[in-house]
Amino acid sequence: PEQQYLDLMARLLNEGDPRGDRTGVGTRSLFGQVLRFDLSRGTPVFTTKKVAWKHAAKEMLWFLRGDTNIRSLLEGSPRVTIWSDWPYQRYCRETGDSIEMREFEERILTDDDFAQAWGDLGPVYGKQWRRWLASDGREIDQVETALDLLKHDPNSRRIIVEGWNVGELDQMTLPPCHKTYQFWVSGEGRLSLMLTQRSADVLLGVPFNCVGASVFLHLMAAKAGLDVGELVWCGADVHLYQNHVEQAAIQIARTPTPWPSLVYSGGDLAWEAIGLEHFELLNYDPAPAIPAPVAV
Ligand code: THF
Repeated sequence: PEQQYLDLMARLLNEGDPRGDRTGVGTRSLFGQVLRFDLSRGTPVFTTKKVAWKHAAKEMLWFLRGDTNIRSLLEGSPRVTIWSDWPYQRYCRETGDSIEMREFEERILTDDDFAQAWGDLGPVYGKQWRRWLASDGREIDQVETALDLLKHDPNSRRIIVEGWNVGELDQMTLPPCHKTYQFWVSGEGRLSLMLTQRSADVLLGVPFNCVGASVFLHLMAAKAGLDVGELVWCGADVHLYQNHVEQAAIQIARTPTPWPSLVYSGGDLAWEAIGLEHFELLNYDPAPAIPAPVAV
């Protein structure tokens, strides 16, 4: 099943539409792509390069807690720095200060006022998922609403967690890439999830997003008393950055090994209480990591 991903990367290399993009790096892009993974047969943590799955899982738990400040990503182990570039750039731009990234992250960790002022990404995923502000002033908890539907109305076609809050996009450091999560329960009680991304960085982002979605699916299944089914990944603008071409060629030449298995042991713990200690990834035997620069 990982071959689908490698084939997608190969298609981008061979047929991708060369185009400019917001970051200035340039991409090769295809519009509208689908990958399907049966989570009952293993978890899509890609094996053709080592994926920092704990980083991706920690990021998903951060979304699910409703957190939007990078401080708690930097706290504890592992230190997750994948969101640091955006607040760091804003800080440098708005203050004219020219501190190193490391020092910026240290100040976020140690200085409460600094973290509050500069560590927040605005109303991004966590805020929209747990506290979407309705026009009548209500705060809507989309995750709990989805869970409630899974338990009490599993046939519903409205079990959706949406990040694309049109009225607040301009306050977000970055508008959501993985914007829609829709759940579906089969007659046999298997929980499936379709993730729709408006924009997908195939080399760096997609492996993370597949781990994150798998974590979300496992948690919702555990809390609703369902078995895990399929993860259907849909990308709109699916792209390979021009400075990822060599890395993609290396990865495509590798042969996948069997999927590992994600095991969640936290049961019905509150979202805030779930940590990495409640997850294990069994039989993960990846090829070496492939370092690549992230476009900001
Ligand atoms: N911007 C871009 N250009 N690509 C993205 O994938 C992306 N995201 C998030 C927001 N903006 C994006 C950030 N997610 C890595 C992984 C995920 C990211 C950002 C960066 C990354 O650098 N991964 C490395 C190192 C991992 C680590 O050490 O933590 C890797 O090799 O996987 C997609 O939602």
